[in-house]
Amino acid sequence: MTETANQSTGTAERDDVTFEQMKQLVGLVPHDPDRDPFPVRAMDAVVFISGNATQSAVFYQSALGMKLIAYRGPETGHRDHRAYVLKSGSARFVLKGAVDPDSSLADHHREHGDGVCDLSLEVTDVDKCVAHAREQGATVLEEPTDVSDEHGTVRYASIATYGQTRHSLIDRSGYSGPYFPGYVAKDSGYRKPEGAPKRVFQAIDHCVGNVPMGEMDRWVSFYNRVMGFVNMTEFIGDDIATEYSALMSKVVANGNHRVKFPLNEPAVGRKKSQIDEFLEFYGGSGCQHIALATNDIIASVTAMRAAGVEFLGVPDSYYDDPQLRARIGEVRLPIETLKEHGILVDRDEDGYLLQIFTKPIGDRPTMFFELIERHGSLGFGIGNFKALFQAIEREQELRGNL
Ligand code: TYF
Ligand code: FE
Repeated sequence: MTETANQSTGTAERDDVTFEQMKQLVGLVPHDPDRDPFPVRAMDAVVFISGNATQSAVFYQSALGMKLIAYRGPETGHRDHRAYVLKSGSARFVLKGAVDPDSSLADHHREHGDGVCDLSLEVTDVDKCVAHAREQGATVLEEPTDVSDEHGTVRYASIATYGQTRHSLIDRSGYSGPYFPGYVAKDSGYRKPEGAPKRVFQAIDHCVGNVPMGEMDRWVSFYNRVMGFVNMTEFIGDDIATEYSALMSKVVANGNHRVKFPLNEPAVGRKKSQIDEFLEFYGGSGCQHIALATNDIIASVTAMRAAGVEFLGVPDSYYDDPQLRARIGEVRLPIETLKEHGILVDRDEDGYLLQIFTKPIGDRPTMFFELIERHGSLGFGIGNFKALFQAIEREQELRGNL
């Protein structure tokens, strides 16, 4: 019998990714949820507000190979907005777009543009999590509530995090429907092109938040206190910040590291920080990038490029650096192949990782995606920070924001 990823965390079956695959994909560590004040099983969904969710749903199918599984909107009696639910492996995205001009989603979009409004978490005990969060001073946006339909009951609540972003806390153990009570199962006529991979990605690896200067430690401590998250070792401190990155970064994760949230703040550098550009155009703190775990980054990048997605360019000098081979050792692909596709590689004491970043996916220079293929490394590619931040700054300069 194969152990599933979900058994290890006690999660109800919801995907066909095994524990070993999940460990490899996102870097899991052992953890005892019974001793956790705020036990989180996994990301439940990333919820996006889009200026046109109907069209974004097509983009997420064609460009990210996701499958449309559920829907809510005027036809199902929900007149405020349309919501499309898409899946890829264990990852679930929900795209919402205002229908009613007076919808609060329209205001959110006016202020922030396309972006993430909710990093929903699947939890074992909504009430226990909310009680702990409240005791630690968190803002409870929605009290624990049961919502039901013919597929059963979901218990959920919401707490506030940075900016206007929230964490909905969801217990779906009493529910067997397509996403959430009130949603109906829906597929689409979309068909993958010939030769496209079964999935472009299998899981969400990490979700990064950008906050204003001086707020990073406050949010790290929020995740420590309110949600029992632990600090991971990789971070960008003062030294890297002043030299070239113009940002500081720390990473928090839930007990088994399945949910990882890096947090960035701008630092004073030689140039205007890329984090300042985000904060200016997003209108405050928000989710900067979502890293998607893949087991075949070449296939993923090839499929996304074929669908028209643009990635950050990496100069040839990155690959021609005589120290690169010594730094990365043996990896599963020849350097020539990495160079051809513009994939970055980093190694630490645990293993290596391959990664690549899209350009911003909306009209504002805000949110983007990362593809990450892990081979033992539990890091975030610190060895690539210099090349990566130079590539980001080249784009920032082209936009006239540097
Ligand atoms: O998540 C990370 O830490 C890496 C590197 O603005 C990174 O993906 C960090 C900050 C940033 C872009 C990428
Ligand atoms: Fe990342």
